[in-house]
Amino acid sequence: MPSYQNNEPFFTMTQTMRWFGPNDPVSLSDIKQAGCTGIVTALHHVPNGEVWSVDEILKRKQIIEDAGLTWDVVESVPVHEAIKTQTGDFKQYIENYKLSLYNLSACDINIVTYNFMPVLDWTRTDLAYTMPDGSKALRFERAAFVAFDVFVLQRKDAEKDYSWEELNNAKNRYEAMSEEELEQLQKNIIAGLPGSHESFSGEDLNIALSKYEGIDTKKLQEHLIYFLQQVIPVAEEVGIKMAIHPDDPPYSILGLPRVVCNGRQVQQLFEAVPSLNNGLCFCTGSFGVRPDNKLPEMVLQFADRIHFLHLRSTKRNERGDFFEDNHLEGDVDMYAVVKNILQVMQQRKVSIPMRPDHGHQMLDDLNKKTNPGYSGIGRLKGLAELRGLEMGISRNMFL
Ligand code: CS2
Ligand code: MN
Repeated sequence: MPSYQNNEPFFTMTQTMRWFGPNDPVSLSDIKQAGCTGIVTALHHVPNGEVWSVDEILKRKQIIEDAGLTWDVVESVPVHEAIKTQTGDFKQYIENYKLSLYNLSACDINIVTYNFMPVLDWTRTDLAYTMPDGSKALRFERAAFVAFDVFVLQRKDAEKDYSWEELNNAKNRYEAMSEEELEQLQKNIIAGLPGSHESFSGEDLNIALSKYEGIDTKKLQEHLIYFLQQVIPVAEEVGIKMAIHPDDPPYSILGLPRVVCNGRQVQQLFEAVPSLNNGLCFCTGSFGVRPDNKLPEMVLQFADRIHFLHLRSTKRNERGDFFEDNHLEGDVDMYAVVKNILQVMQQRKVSIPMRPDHGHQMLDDLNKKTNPGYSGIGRLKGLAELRGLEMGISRNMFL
């Protein structure tokens, strides 16, 4: 570790990558060669809602340590839908969640990421959008999304959520799409997260959405705060830092309420449950889709509570489309973000784990089957750029 003025240690971000487990086409050795010391993973084979046993956690940890890496962050211990809707066995699921935290802590794993997005995790319309340089990116196209919602899914009252102009664009977009394109669009939107077993058919999706009838933003926020009130005391007791991931995209979709979209909503969660174990996974790609999220300022605002970093950038346009840009390009001012993170780490005297969140599919990976957003080479490129940026800022401003 380099030293800071007066020989004090200087803190840099801990480099990590997400690994989906033994079936991930990107190997632990690849991740190590990319320059990482840490792994971010989850027990994707444990059904959502069940307790993670010490045995299963230790098994995974051993595999990681045998490769000369450490398991730094859990992403994610998923929050069961019943907890979000407060229906059925939700109290039991919360108890299970607490047990998983106890068990993780017993295995010395201390940072846990999760999200509170109803029904779907991140949502895109295109998983292979060709960039001008020939690499492929994830993209959200508003007209295609509205077309799916209104004409394919035919969600009840969907058209009330859109302007006349948006509906018109969506209709034209819908009419120009072939059967195969529509099928692909549906797959892209509801495919679910790589590594998880959850994915939906159109019908299932309508059923899942209907469970949120009567749950508005305020109610969902109450449910999240209830969950935090239950879980954070346990996290505090066993020394686990919880890090909530923002909604992606950071606004309501498919008529669903969203409660982790901007600084104000995040602040409300911290005011409701002030423990510093109630923290944030600061995902610049998710928050950055909204122009009103001022990312460098948010780093300072939530300085004490950022327990994990996802660094990536998106580029938006006035129609509400966005694509995932190169890590140092797009709308995110990555220079200012990393500079403020460096400042926060020196104040707190900690290294915060960071992973390049997504990367372009490029070079040899274009011929491989990869998890959307999680190919090896694109993330390696993102990580390399971010490390260089961090070192440049450090040497220039701090050392
Ligand atoms: C991740 C999220 O792949 C991604 O973009 O950042 O899906 C994240 O894993 C979850 O929302 C965290 O629970
Ligand atoms: Mn993220």
